[in-house]
Amino acid sequence: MSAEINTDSSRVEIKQRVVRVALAGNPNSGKTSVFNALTGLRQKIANYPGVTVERKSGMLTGPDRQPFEIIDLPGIYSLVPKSLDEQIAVDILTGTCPVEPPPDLVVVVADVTNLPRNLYLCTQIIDIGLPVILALNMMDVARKKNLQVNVEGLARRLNIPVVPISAKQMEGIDELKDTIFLHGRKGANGRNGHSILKSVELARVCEPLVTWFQEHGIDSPSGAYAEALRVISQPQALERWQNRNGREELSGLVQKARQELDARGIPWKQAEVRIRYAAIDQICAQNITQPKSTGSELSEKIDRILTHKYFGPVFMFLILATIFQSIYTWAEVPMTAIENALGALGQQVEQLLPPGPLQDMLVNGVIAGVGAVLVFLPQIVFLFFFLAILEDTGYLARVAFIMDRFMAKIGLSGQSVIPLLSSFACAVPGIMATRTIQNQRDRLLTILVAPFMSCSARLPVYTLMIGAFIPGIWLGGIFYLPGLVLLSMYLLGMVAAVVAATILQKFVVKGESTSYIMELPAYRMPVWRFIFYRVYEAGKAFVTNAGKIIMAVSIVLWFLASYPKPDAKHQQDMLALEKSGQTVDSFHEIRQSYAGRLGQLIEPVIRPLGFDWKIGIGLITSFAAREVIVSTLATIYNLQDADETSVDLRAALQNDRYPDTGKPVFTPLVAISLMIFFVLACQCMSTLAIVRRETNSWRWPVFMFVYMLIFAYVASFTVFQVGTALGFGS
Ligand SMILES: Nc1nc2c(ncn2[C@@H]2O[C@H](COP(=O)(O)OP(=O)(O)OP(=O)(O)O)[C@@H](O)[C@H]2O)c(=O)[nH]1
Ligand SMILES: [Mg+2]
Repeated sequence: MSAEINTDSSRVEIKQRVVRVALAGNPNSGKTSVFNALTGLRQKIANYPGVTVERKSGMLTGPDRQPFEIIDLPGIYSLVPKSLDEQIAVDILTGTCPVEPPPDLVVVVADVTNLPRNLYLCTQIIDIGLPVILALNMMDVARKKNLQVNVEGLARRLNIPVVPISAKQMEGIDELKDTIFLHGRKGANGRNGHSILKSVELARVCEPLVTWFQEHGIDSPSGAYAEALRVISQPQALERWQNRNGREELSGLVQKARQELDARGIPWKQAEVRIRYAAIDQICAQNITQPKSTGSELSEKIDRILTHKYFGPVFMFLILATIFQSIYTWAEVPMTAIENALGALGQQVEQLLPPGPLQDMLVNGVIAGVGAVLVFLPQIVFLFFFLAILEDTGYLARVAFIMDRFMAKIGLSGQSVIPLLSSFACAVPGIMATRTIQNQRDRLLTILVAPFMSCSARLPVYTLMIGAFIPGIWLGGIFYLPGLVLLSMYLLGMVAAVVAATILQKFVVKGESTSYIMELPAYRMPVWRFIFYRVYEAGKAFVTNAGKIIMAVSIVLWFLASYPKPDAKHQQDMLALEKSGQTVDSFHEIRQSYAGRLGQLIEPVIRPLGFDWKIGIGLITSFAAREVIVSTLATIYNLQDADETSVDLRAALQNDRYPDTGKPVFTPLVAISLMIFFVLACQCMSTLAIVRRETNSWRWPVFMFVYMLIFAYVASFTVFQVGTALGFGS
């Protein structure tokens, strides 16, 4: 079965069939950790339910170079999906996915410390007739808790291979691989697994239905049992049989079964849960020895403080404040080092190449532009480092818990919190994470406000402005003012999301939100290996992005800001001005370039926000990606001051004056107005593209772009105008 011989060519070649192995299991049971251990890939792992929201696959080579495709799926509690991510997993497992047949083998990754709930899903998958291997994950935790599992007993009872593993400690991974190789190659003959249903007294209720299904095309007794339970418990499942022959008879049998359950005091909707758990509890009692509970667990003790009604939010604020402060202070030394290295590189290039357009482009376009953004690498690294720790310890789930009640108040579901918090890294994965939200209205609303969360691309913009215009004062010896201003930009984004959500649900996305009970994972020590990968990947993406998008934009911008060169008349006019003792605009060359003209074209519109034409150019280029405004300003100021190798961008911003009035172009108020604009505007192609994909229409990305732009304009306008009126304008 597993090999087919291809005799087309002169050489007889054995083409190996790919064996498809799906990893299924409850959310947060460690599927992706196992996936990474098997395939050597590095998909995202974190300590909260709903991390994986789409199907991911990787290859594993078995004996005789047999290829195995390992498929990581979003977590599910049962085969009845409640949200889009669960739908994806269930469709693939049950063979209802239009583009993909069911897998050849399912590895159910179960959290051994929570076995009954994990077995519920496992037995459901056994019952649909797929070959199953049970991987008991988190054995390291079980050992610490003194939890004993009779692996053989479990394997015998369920009639499937059971492999104890720890994806964290990389234990049992080789055994798991061997088991996969052995069972995966059997294909359809590999069916294993006993249905546990028959063993339960209550399951007799199903028997007439089982017989009916066996007569109507479901051969396997376990499949028939499972379907019987489904049609009893779920009206939708019954509907699927509506067009078949004998459906009246079926409806009659279902009615009778439901009545019988009623008579025993069991609501029929709970039939499946009751019957399965009756069997599972028995299995667990026979095969697991749980130590007597030693009072409350450590996680619970910690949670009593960290999720406390009043202390919880206080801790949350302190933790966030510490993080932003650290991002600010720790990054300083490496940032200066990168800055110096880039300065030296610029000098080298300048000495090596003869003066001319090429030298100019490399020094003032590429090195200045890309360098201005690269300098922020250390901050990005620290941001992701802290985010990864918050996620992997399980604290992020607590933040979601603390916020839950508040979210309900503003008409959003607690399920929106994690996608919103993920958007601090980047709105794209944040918007993807909304797939876990069950209610479609809540999901759309979350998508529409997610880009208000300050993503890592805004960090360079904030830091540049704060670094140049907010004094480095320690308040009361504890809080560092630049760190606080940075934190307040993040807070502003959150407030904006709340305000927008409130307005949008009044006028645009109407309907009720669904309440939701959050599952709190146990606290865990972060797995440093994973944290390192996360940070490394984020850093790499940032540098690659600088290397591609920012380099491209910098080159184009260098050209647009350098040409056309001023004509003879322009030069003479300037000379004449200078001779007559008047001040000459040092940007006069760039002013009349293509980019300069464009900037001046939009200047009247942005002047009320405090922005001049140079910032205007930056606003336009930053629609490619937000951090591009930094490289744009760097290129413009470098071109203006071409005699100096790499100008210090901060100093250049501080010293820039309007040629007519002599007033500074940038003041702290302008810096704040600009930051606010960046908090609120949706200047990001990738975000708009992902919204298009996730909502399946152009309507929402267009709407989002427009309303956020209006929001940003109004806010910056108000701040700048009110600030100026109050005398903060200079
Ligand atoms: N102690 C311990 N922790 C583990 C083990 N395997 C995974 N984890 C941790 O469990 C958490 C969840 O791991 P993931 O691999 O993201 O779980 P998942 O099943 O893919 O979760 P979803 O994608 O949300 O369904 C992470 O914090 C992991 O570090 C293990 O064997 N032992
Ligand atoms: Mg996962």
